Amino acid sequence: MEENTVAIEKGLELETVVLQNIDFAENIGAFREVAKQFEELMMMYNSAIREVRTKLEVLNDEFQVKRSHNPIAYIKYRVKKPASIIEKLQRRGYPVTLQSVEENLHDVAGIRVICSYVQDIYMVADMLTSQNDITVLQIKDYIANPKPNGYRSLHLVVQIPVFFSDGCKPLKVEVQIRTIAMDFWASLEHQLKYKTDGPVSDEIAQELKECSDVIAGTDLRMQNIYNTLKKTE
Ligand code: 0O2
Repeated sequence: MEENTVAIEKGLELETVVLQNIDFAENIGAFREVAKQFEELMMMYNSAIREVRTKLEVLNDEFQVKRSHNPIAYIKYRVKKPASIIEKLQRRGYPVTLQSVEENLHDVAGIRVICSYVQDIYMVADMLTSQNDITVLQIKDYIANPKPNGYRSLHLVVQIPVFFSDGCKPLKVEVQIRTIAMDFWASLEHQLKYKTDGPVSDEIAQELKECSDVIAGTDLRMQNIYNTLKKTE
């Protein structure tokens, strides 16, 4: 029982699936080994997040000193929970193994960068992706092309080399960059989706979309105010 608790704390939902129908007591050795490997992989993703965060914080500090402007208001980050990792692998029909996590998922390590203004989003993205140890694997611009429901954000998947005691490992990190206003909408829309069992009614969906459009308009106006004041400085 105690082993089981330890196993679950270490994210062993993954192994429960991998080893399903196999007696736990008889396979405690294998169970422990996979738990250790899973913990190691999550440590690596956490390290990759730290590397990218540091890059972003350095850029923000430099801007504050040189231009008296912080393009980044704040940064949130997370490593995907074991249950979400399994759910996503199963939903997409991939094997539930550690190798499959690395090969098939690009959002195990996730960073959300919240900017004050829309122009800051593209500036931060450019400054990050032009660094020569960063490889850009994917860009999805949901600002230029918002999702039909009104979701707006710039999504990047980047790969960064992280140095460990036994060598260097390239790791993927998903970076979502959005304004405070876009984040406000996305956070509430996410919460509202979880509050309903099925899909929301057309009426509510339309209401949410309209809120998103109003917010996008406000973002634009705030950007214009900022640019006007900047010119007169
Ligand atoms: P969580 O808990 O935020 O991680 P991919 O996940 O990239 O393989 P997909 O669906 O093409 O597949 O990804 P996409 O469109 O780049 O979006 C992935 C993430 O963006 C989501 O992660 C959300 O964080 C965010 N997102 C995308 N669409 C919406 C939306 O309509 N509303 C809100 N609130 N957020 C959205 P996860 O895995 O869903 O969740």
